[in-house]
Formats: sequence, structure tokens, C-alpha cells
Amino acid sequence: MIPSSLLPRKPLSAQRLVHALTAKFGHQLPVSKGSYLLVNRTSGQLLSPCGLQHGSSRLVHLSSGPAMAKSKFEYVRQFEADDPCLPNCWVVVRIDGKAFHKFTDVHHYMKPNDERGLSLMTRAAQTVMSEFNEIVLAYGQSDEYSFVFHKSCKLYNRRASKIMTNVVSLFSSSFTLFWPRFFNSQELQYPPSFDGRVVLYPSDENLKDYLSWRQADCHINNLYNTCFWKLVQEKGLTPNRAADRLKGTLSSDKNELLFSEFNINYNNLPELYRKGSVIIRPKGAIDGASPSLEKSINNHTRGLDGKTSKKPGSVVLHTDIIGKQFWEDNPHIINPKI
Ligand SMILES: Nc1nc2c(ncn2[C@@H]2O[C@H](COP(=O)(O)OP(=O)(O)OP(=O)(O)O)[C@@H](O)[C@H]2O)c(=O)[nH]1
Ligand SMILES: [Mg+2]
Repeated sequence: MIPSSLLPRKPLSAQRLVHALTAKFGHQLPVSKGSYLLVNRTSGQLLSPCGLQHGSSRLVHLSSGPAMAKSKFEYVRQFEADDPCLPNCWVVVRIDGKAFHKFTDVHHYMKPNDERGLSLMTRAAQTVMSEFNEIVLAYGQSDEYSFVFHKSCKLYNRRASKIMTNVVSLFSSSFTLFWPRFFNSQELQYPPSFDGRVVLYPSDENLKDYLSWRQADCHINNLYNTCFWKLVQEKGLTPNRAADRLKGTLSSDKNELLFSEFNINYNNLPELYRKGSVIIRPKGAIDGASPSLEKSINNHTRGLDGKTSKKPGSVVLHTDIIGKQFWEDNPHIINPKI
């Protein structure tokens, strides 16, 4: 606690007050421009002018007038590097679950696909889309989601790490928040986490190829995993033997295996599993949509949990995005002014 004897008799500038207190019995730690944390040198106790009125342990926020000197530590700010995304490039943020082979095991996900888990991923992605209007499309499969920010996006002055960290952290917290809606009484055993990266694509074609790559990956993995788990779960093969059986097989071989041995037509499996999830905004709802329009496209739908919930203004599709049709049907994704 700062003794009352140290109370200034007449108004002092913030800088002089800090100096007076520091000289008397403490040392000061600059916290940010214009803010100081006063700490007693021996006890480590926090001291502050605010403490004179309200108690001893408070951060001091002193107004920083023009007279306020910068601390000698200020120079470290120069080490912070700017990381702007190149202008006119599509900005894609891809998030991916950390060690989800383990997370899905611990949480008893259905193999190879768990509808609850995939729907939860999409719910978290919708939250991200509702927060960031500049996202024109999101594509998800397995434990990953890609968020496409329009090439003209100005968010955070296009600072890559600011954009990416905001997306990945909102996605993670939403995944955790909505967990009980999809997994009911099954509790989270530990906090899930996701990595994130930013990739820039300079042309519309590059962007479409990127999304095609992710959807092709979904198809390849799903076909393999469907065969693998059928062999293990229904034919009783060990994982090693199932992997051996599938080694070197082509896509047509796997389709044939499913059909001849399990009477499954791969093309009849749910599109959610074969194509992943595409989230888009209805035409007119991309960046700059009027609040009333945003309101009108927000609708109330029933989730897997059976509860009615306010969904963000987005549409979830399980459709092909590799062919031209999708882009012809939704030209506003590339050009919102259409
Ligand atoms: N059973 C089940 N597992 C899933 C499902 N979705 C994702 N996974 C698991 O999540 C993994 C995702 O693959 P990766 O991202 O390559 O692997 P990872 O274990 O998350 O490892 P890192 O991403 O490198 O941290 C898959 O290999 C599956 O094990 C699902 O619906 N059901
Ligand atoms: Mg992963």
C-alpha cells in the first residue's frame, strides 16, 4: 500500500508521479504506452496510485500526455514483424485438429465417419463465418476446415497471423462450446486444439484447384477408410492385414471390393462422407450485406441435438465443388457484385 504521505499535494504529471513513487520505494515496469505497474522492490507487492483510493493491487493506467517519455524498453517493438497477405490474392486459412486420431479414439467416434463429429466441425465453422463477413466459402472434411477470404478482403489490414489466429481460436472455442449439443452426455475428456495456416492463391483457378484438392483428398481417404474398416469390423481382419489387402489397389478395385464383398455401392454412401461440407452464403449476403439482409438469412433450424438454435446466415451443402457446375451456380462467391 502506498503511504498517504506520498500523496501529491498538488497535481503532478503522470510521469513525475511515477518517478516520485519509484524513487521512494519501488521500481516501475512499463506495461504498455502510458501504463505502469508499480512493484515494491523487496516484497513484490503491487503498488499504484489507484491503490491510494481503492486498495493496493491495481494496474496503473496513467494518461500519456505528450510529455510522457517512452521507456528504454520501447525499442523491442521493432522486433515485431508485419506479415501482410499479398494484395489481390485469395486468403485461405486452413485449420486442422491436433492429433485427432487420438482425440477421436478417446471420444469413441464412429469409424470411419462420425456424423456428430463432422456436424460439430461444421457448427464451429459456421460460427467463424458469422463472425467474419469476408469469408465467402468454407470447406470441411475429417478434422480440417478451410476458410476462404475474398481476395479484396481488408480484414486487419490483411495481417496473416492476426487473421489466422483469430480464426483458429474462435473455431477451437466454438468446437468446445457446442460439444454437448452434438455429443449430449458424453463429456469432453480434454481440450481439443487445432493448428492453422494461411495460404495465398493469386488466381481464381488456383483457388478452385485448392478446393478441388481438398475435396479429392476427402474422397480418396473416405474410399480407403470405408474399405479398411469394413475389412476390420465385418471380416475380422487385423488392421495390418486390412492395410496389406488394400496396398496398391486403385479406386476401381476398392469400389469393386465394397460391391462384391459387402454389397455396397460406394456412390450411395452419404454425400457428407464422400464430398465433405461446403458452407456458402446466399447470394447478396457476402461482405457488405445490409444488417436487415443478414437478419433475414439468419434462420432457426433444428440441430442434431433436436434443439432449435439460431444459425448464422450460411448454407451447408454436401456437393461437388471440383466440376464447373458449382461455380456456375454460385458466381457470387468469386464475384460478390454479380
Ligand atoms: N473415427 C473417426 N476418426 C476421425 C473422423 N474424422 C477424423 N478422424 C481422425 O482424425 C484423423 C485426421 O487426420 P490427420 O489430421 O492427418 O491426423 P491427426 O491425428 O489429426 O494429426 P495432426 O493433424 O498431424 O496433429 C484421421 O486420421 C482420423 O483418425 C471421424 O469422423 N471418425
Ligand atoms: Mg489433424
